[in-house]
Amino acid sequence: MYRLISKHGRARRGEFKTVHGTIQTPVFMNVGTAAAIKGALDTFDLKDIGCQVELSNTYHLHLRPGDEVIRDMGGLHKFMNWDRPILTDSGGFQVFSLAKLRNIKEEGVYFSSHIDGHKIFMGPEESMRIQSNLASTIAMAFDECVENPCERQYAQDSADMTVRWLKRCKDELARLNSLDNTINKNQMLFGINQGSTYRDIRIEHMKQIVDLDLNGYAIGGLAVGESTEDMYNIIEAVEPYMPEDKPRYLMGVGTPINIIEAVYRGVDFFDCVMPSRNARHGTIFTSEGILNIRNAKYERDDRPVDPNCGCHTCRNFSRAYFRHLFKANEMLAMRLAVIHNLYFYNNLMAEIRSALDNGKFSEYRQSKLGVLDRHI
Ligand code: PRF
Ligand code: ZN
Repeated sequence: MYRLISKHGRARRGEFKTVHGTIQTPVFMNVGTAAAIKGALDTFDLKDIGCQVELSNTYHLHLRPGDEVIRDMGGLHKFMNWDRPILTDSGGFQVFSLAKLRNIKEEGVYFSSHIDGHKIFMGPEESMRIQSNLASTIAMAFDECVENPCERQYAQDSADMTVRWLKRCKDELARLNSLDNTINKNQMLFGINQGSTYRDIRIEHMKQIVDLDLNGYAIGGLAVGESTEDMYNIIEAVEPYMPEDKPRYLMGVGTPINIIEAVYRGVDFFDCVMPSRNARHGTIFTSEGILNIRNAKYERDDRPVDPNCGCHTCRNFSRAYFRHLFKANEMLAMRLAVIHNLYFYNNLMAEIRSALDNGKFSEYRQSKLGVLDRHI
């Protein structure tokens, strides 16, 4: 369960106890959508980069290899050989962003697989059954994530349905956790706040989901088309309604600066594909700003990509070599880049935690604004 260690303005330093170990927060969760980190990293690499929590997706694992296969192999932890916490996203977001021909009804969503087009139905109960088979540490509620901008009436109706879905998720997970053959009977459930960019809808929705007394609360439906300012405004609007003794998770966000700004506004958990996706295109996050390793100016540069970084890539290889690997399309280029970017994100969170521990978060934030997001 969540323990608040200290508070600095709205920023929180805490820890979250789970059956798979204690998570120090604020934390970044590393995305392994289909039980693999893209860029050919395995779970041993994840430990090396300081990853505390791995995140996988209900939708992907249900399609391939099938959640029943993973259940029969003893659950996701055993399947991928990872003994720390795992959070599974519910499929809500992925169905809306990836699946074709979807049809949203009160009972759930009808859609076609993005792999072979076959027809699938997923509703709150299906999502919970899949996540129970995966036996993740934390299951996410099945929600509808609308794109911004979104018409007010649609946002309202969708937020209302997401509350009804959440109640069904809670009931179904309670039932699953009580069954004899369930792998993780302590599986936790986080609810997800929606309501597009309408502050009043968001706040009302947050109050309703907090009433359901879940293990944690996420803010969903952000970083989906609205401005950064709107995103920060919504976080500020709903944060006062989130319980102090439960973790808060901002889904799918964002840049290093977005994360610092959300911590400043009271968020504890993050995940994003940005570090691994950008890495695969040669875009590297460093303590000095963002660089593209393919740039000609690195052809004979024998410094590490980030001289202030302690990752495997920076400890062992030069920019010149790293650039060559990218230009030659070597698989190793991706791997070294993903290792660095994920290390950078996990290390950023460690720096944030120690700044909070030392009462220096405000100075830390000021020192990073305008630095981490500049292109060098
Ligand atoms: N809902 C779910 N997963 C998500 C989101 C959401 O709104 C987002 C939005 N940024 C990312 N991942 N279930
Ligand atoms: Zn590095």
